[in-house]
Amino acid sequence: MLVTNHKAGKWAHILLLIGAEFFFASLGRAQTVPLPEPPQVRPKNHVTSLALHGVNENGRDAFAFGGHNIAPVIRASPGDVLKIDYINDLPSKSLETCAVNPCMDMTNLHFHGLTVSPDSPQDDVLTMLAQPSHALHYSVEIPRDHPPGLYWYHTHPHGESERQVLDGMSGAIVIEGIKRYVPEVKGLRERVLVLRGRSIEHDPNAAELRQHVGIPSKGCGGEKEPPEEIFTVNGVVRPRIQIAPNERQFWRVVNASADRYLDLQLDGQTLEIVALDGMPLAYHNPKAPTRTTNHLLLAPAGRLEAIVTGPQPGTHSALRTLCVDTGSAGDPNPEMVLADVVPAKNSDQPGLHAPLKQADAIDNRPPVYKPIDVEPLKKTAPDFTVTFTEDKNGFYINGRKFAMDASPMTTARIGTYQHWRIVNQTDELHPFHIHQVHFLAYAENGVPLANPAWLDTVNVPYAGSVDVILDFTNPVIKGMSVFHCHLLNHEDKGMMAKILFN
Ligand SMILES: [Cu+2]
Repeated sequence: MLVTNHKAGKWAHILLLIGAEFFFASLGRAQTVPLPEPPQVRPKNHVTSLALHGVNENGRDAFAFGGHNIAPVIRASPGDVLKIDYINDLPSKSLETCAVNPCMDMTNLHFHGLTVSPDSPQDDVLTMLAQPSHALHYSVEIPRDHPPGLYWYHTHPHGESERQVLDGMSGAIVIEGIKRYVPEVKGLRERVLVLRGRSIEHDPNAAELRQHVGIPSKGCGGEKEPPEEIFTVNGVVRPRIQIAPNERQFWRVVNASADRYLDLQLDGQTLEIVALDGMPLAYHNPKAPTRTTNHLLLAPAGRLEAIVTGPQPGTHSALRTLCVDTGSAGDPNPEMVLADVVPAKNSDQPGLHAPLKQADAIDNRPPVYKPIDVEPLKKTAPDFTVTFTEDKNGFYINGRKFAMDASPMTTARIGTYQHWRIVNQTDELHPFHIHQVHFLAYAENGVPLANPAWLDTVNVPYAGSVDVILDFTNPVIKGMSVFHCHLLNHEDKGMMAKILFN
């Protein structure tokens, strides 16, 4: 663990600022605080080790690290090992409400997007579960050929994952070495932005908070209820991010919400996409390492890594999410301001610089690429079809509700690619996710996508479908795994199934 007392002191200060933010927000004043930067845990001798606690503070489940209620950014290079002691300090009797009640306060970790083993003590959400006052000891081996990029960790106990992730049990993971693929990133200030949903359903200041983040009073989708969640950025409601006019920064954004979509936009500026869901665009397409867009839909669990440019002086700019129409059965997903983007000559805080010698060594290795001829696979009939349905009793994949003792719904032979079709027969969006594996999403509702993308989580339109090609080629994934809807309330209520990689 590399957190000094100095850093811990800095965090105490920032936590005070966060408290102040809520105080001012509740008074309706436009007072903002600088974007906090979570502590970083880096590898030593190719091992990133830390102790992480699951706690409940002020009625919310949270991660605690280094004596503070905060989730660190976990950094490692390909070939390194993550050694995490995860201690369940949640109360033995929960006072919270879960998707499936009562909350048992069981917990565990999922390393979202990492191509690692699904077996214990690695990315195993089926047999690794800690009850209160018990601990789990993870030792996750990052393959030497792992793509560099932004990944994340969150808890994944079936039946109560929505509660825990909505409360904030999530954090970012950075696999080093992206500069090998996108040299333009070199020398740019890096910012890691963990965007979490926060429930305001029972918040006495809900109306002020809605106003503070600029949620329009008129609803935007087909849904009927008022918005029950707002987004926070690194734990803060609407912080300010400093960037000089025309300065280029490298932003690494994770949608860590349990159940809300983002449609990210930086006012008046474009986003130069470098990686999606941890996968550099260059990895599969060396000739097109970046792509420019005005806004980007980021499903729950999705990540965007992009180069952004500071707005002109005198313009008020914001990082915002646009309205997402989640369908007549979906939850309100309104437009709102995520952060104010303000010009500055000198940033509020030192950046996330000082790369380690080890990261530099990784950056100097020649990049490996994986161009794949997917055309023949697209022409085959689907190897497997996933159908999402729901009724008043729950949520289903191919007519079945998940059970911990269920047998695998399907198998995939290691070394192969498969064409899957994901069909959504409901009146709301669902994001499809599979553990350990990336896939190329290339068609929506049977129509080829303008920008096919390698992802680990993809939105599936209501009353529609998505066609994907899954990459089961890495032998490290051997074992029992899962795929599911990443609206975690749906996952908790049954929209998950097992898959055996053999
Ligand atoms: Cu769903």
